[in-house]
Amino acid sequence: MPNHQPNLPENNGIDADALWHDLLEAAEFGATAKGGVCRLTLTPEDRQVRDWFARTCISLGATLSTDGMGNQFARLEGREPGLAPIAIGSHLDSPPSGGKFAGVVGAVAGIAILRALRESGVRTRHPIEIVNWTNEEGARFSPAMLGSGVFSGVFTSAFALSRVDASGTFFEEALATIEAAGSAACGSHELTAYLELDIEQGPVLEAERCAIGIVTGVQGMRWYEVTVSGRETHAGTTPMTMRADALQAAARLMASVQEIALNRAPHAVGTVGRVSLKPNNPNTVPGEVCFSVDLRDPNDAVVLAMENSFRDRAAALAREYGVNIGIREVWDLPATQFDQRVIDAIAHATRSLHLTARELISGAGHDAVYLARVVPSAMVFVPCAGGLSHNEAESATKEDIAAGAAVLMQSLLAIDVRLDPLTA
Ligand code: HGY
Repeated sequence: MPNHQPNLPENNGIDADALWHDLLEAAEFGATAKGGVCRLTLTPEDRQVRDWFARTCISLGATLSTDGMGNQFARLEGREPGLAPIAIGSHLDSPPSGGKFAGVVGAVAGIAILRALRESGVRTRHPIEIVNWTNEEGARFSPAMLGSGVFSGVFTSAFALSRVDASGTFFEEALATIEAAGSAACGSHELTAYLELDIEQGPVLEAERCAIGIVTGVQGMRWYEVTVSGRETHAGTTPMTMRADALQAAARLMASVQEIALNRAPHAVGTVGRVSLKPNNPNTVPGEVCFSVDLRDPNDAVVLAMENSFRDRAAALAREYGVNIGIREVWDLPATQFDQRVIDAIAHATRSLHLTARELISGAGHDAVYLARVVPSAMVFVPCAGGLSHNEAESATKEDIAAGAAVLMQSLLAIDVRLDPLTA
């Protein structure tokens, strides 16, 4: 085990055992046989965890409100109700075969802070809101981060509600099915600052034996949906020279994603994560292949350069195979720099808690990226075993998550006093 075990002060206010119990309780909703979760947004499993989140926060003295996107806000009033809340957010939806930590650690850390404030009798100046954002993962409805995106004005409600999943279900229908939509207009209230805790979902903190990641920003990323259209013909009677084989062209184009990213090493990454083909029949030459592409790099110019290389490769393969290749950009998230004042509050908190820490940029997208467009925001990371995430074996330790929650709480308390030298 890495020797960054946090030497937290005796009572940093965070009850690690209660936090861990909350995490294991949440993991029961959509639990998979291999110890992960399948909790796609706005499914019955998501409804179960949402109800659990509401019950738990209310039991700790918070009032729960929900907006038109299903974003949940657990609010603890402050001494000065006229102040805009300080928000601590995350998400509870997962990929189809996800782990029980990503996103959830942020939610249970927020709950742990509610518990610590309640038990310590500390009443902050600002109201505090613990937020569960809808559809962070984008696994069911693309693009990702729809709930925080509408809240931050990146997407309109109409755009989000009109998103359709693979089964043809509209986002709006799915919201109604689990009765997740609330009456509050999404994005209708101000915030003073936004903090988010998650596991790093990567290998750096564990490799460097750091207890805390001070997240200064998030890399740029773009998602595409690619459709390769050829011609369905008989596998036995069609000469090789007379085919327009969509799968053969798609296979080479998919392989180019790896080549393009490797050519932009060490930071660029490229992934084909979802594939479907028609008619998917052993004795028919495939007529159509659809697949996803995810390109990322801390430098937006590199993401664009990778896209251009991909488009050039697609044009060449379309000519070579006699197929048509359509590339539709479905998500463009430019690289994000978080607010230095919030970063400084987190850095100061790690020092006051005597925790090993280092700054880093997030490889994964988070709701904080959209919140950062409308309110001072930054993130805290804790290590995860082997850097593994979006995998049922994803794991992190109680001690590390409690340390992250303690940093979140200390940062919140500092911001509560003042975020900006100019503010009272
Ligand atoms: O795709 C991401 O980076 C995040 O897990 N939604």
